[in-house]
Amino acid sequence: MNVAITADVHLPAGDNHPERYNALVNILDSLVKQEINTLIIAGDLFDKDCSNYSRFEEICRQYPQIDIHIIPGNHDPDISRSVIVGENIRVYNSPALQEINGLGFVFIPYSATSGMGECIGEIRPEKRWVLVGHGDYFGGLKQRNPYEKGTYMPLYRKDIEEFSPWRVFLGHIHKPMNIDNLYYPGSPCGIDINETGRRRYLLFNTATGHISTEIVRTDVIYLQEKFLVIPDENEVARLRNDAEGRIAAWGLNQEDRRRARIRIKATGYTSDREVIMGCLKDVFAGFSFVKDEEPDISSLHVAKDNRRNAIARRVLELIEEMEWEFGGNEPERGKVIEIALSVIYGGDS
Ligand SMILES: [Mn+2]
Repeated sequence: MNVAITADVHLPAGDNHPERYNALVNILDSLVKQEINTLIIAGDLFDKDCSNYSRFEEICRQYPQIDIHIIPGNHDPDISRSVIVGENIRVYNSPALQEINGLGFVFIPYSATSGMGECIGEIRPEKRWVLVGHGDYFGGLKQRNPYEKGTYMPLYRKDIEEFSPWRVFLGHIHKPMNIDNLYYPGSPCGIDINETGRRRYLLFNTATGHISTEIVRTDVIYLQEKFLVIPDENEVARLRNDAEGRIAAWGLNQEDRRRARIRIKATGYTSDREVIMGCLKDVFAGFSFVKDEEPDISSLHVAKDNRRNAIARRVLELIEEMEWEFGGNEPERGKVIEIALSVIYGGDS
């Protein structure tokens, strides 16, 4: 039997961001169609400033067949059964073991003063169990929540080794991620332009342990692309080709295209900034830019010195041949190229 999992909806108090409410409704509608009766929300259901829960309660009343299990996150640590009221709503304010479909779920509400391991230790489930929490996982994971520096209710690899949950579902990191048996469903609706691509929620089969991904139909799909322009006679053709490739890689249908909000940036060096701007405007003409902005060429420099261009071309060939592990412990190839060009052209060439 499947249960659904989401997190980090960040519902606001006011009328701004209706798309976040709509994403939640879209998930609930999709659960009704699939006859799934459990939705788990792993923290940050509400934004920091939200203290009006009636709109959420109203939504829940329309789906009486779906049990909604909620833990507080760092943005909504004070939510509780006494502030959010509904027959089908359950809020966990202290670590609790709850059976769903005969499987033990350990719900750990966010705490600013303890790690997840300490809270699991209070419960020490004996049978097979699943962890639901909100915070940072430290187990070779580089990704942090970019908005929130510092550590939030850490879960360590050693906690997982000590308590061996069958599966782990965490909120807090908005980017969807899977690491072994640990899953961040990610925010079901991009909070801003930095949360790009189609969004998802998870389905978890409590009998088999199988986890699958369901797409959330969001009102907006944010997309962001950065292009490095390298000066030579083919720069425009290459940029156009690159840009068309990125659009193809988005894999959007006609309807998705209407919902897309994009941000486009060009960096590097060119002989003609106006032509580059024209090319980007042309290739992305069918899309809406976020906040009605234009392609950003503020970091695109002019390079008219043919000797430097020749040096740059040779350096790029050498970088191409380098046997480096780009990414990983070394910078990405694009970053290496960007720095090499800035050395050749100087800061204000
Ligand atoms: Mn959070």
